Amino acid sequence: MRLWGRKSSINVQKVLWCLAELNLVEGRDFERIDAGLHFGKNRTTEFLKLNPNGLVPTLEDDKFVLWESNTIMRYLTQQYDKAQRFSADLETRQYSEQWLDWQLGSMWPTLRVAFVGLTRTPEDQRNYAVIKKSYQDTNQLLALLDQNLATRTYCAGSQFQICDIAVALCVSRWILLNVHFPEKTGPRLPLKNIDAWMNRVETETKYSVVAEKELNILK
Ligand SMILES: N[C@@H](CCC(=O)N[C@@H](CS)C(=O)NCC(=O)O)C(=O)O
Repeated sequence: MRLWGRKSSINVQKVLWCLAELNLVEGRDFERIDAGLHFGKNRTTEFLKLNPNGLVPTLEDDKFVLWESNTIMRYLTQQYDKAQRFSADLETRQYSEQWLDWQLGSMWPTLRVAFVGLTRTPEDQRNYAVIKKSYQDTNQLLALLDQNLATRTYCAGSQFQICDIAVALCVSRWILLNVHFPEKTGPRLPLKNIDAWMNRVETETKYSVVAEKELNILK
């Protein structure tokens, strides 16, 4: 397998974390090519044939080519889950689908405005009102996730699923943005169920392969 994408991308990190949960190792089971941002390569003719969006991650598995990070995780867990790390009953699997869609359709589009504004936009071009609104709207969305986690160990139930990967990577950015730019984000809502779940994710999964304590956006 060949994975195209820089390690600092949230969507590439989803795939790297998922591969780690499946005990697939870079250099042995797959190769990774740095692409995107200052690495470039994602607008070449060769790459656009693989992914016409010109985005990372993009996965090649022999002749099979796939893009969209959540879909790549779904594929990997269907194809390579020898230890049945992610096997679960129908309800759990469908709840996982629900939170994956929520991450992609609701949560990340809301937080992405603050993330891109504060980490990828030159200071003199930042719209701080829009950034604060994005962050505060994310607080409200995460209050809803916090409620869900009041009665569940993981997002979809008692088992860790790929939705936890997608959502935890957004939550880690929500925390980091407030640590680095507290005046620009405004307050971060204290959500104790999310804190406990993040702590569980950090200690009980392979989160460390992509854990970011700093906003190193140019890695
Ligand atoms: N919905 C897509 C979004 C992919 C995406 O937006 N990738 C970003 C990185 S997170 C990208 O390739 N940006 C261009 C670049 O890095 O040069 C997915 O989940 O895979």
